[in-house]
Amino acid sequence: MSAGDKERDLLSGFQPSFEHFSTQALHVGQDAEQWTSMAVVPPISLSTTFKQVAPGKHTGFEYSRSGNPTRNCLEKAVAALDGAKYCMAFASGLATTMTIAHLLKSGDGIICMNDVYGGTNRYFRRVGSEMGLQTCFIDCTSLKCLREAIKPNTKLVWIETPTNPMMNVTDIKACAELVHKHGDIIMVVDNTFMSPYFQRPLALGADICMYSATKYMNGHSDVVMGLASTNRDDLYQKLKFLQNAIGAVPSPFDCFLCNRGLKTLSLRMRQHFKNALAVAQFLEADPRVEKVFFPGLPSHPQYKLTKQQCTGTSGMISFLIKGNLENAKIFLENLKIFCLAESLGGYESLAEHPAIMTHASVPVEERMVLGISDTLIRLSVGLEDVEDIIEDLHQALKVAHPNVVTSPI
Ligand code: P1T
Repeated sequence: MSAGDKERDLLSGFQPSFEHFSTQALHVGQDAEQWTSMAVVPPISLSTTFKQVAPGKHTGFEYSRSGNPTRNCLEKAVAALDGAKYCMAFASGLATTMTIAHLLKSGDGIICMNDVYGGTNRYFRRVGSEMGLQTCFIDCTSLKCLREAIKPNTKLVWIETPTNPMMNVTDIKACAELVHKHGDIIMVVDNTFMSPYFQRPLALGADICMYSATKYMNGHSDVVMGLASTNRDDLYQKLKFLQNAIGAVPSPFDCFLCNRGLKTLSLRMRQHFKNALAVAQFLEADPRVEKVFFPGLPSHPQYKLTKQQCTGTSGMISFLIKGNLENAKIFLENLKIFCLAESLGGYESLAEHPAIMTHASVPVEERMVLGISDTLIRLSVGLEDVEDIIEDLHQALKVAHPNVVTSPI
């Protein structure tokens, strides 16, 4: 099989894309009739306050923290993409996590996937604990572990799939079924790595789907924002109250940018996936690489599950470079197209060292258990020409391992 055939074969093994995705991303919540000017592109509504015709009589907007017209357009579009009744936007991914945590009270228990973004781990361990929330971190890819971790005080299960940075995939449907057998436990899925283009957690049984919209949803590395979608009326009422009462809301300009980013989400995600698949295949065949973690490759332990619950995977790849910390550093410092930086999901390729950068706040013993070692490198494969991306990786690997002979790419 030629390289092209192999790639096509791997791409086609996934569920078909969700119907009407691009049309919804372009049109839901965007109708010109909502503006007196009939603007086709939603304006940036900067006014912090809105005129009332009589005390308490208004057009749906009173004060920009409780509701803003530009934010409203974004929230409606994301709700449609998530197959949700409701969506709310927040000032960051972590502001979303914090607001969701306020659904709980002191003494309540949280089960959190052990391999999550370092800031999520830090939030539950160091901030949630101060509020009296008791979080245990377990491997949610094992239903047995999850079943055993559920206690009478468990009120929230937090899953991130695929995980940041080890790319572990959790069976959302099976977890939701198990969790919901145990009373009113809220199951949240952090869908940041996949976006609704590749994965719809609510349709698989999750109660809340959340995002760091800073990543793929906005897609241009120029907005920090979070989003949470739900189909549950009770959760919407509570979160809507908290969105206003806590006030961690995004600016209208950021909402404008993210709403604009959504217009190309399907195109970007498809290309991120294609490029990442080619990069993952290149890395897997390279003698300077120890191991590749990419759920779109048949070698990934949850490849079959990924094909069942996702319509593709994103541009996120982690891998172990052969050698030690020094080899990892030399590799990262010699990349030319990839930028050495935290974050992910923008149009540009980024590379980082989780142990030193994004996951430095995770205690070292936990990092070791999870596999976040000195030689682990995380890539956010961007939208550059894939030949250039691969050539860049090849040349940086060559500097890190000058004596290893490789075949031409
Ligand atoms: O950065 P912020 O918008 O607050 O989102 C936090 C967050 C939540 N969930 C996931 C899966 C994330 O990856 C992040 C942020 N992650 C990075 C900054 C990073 O480089 O991994």
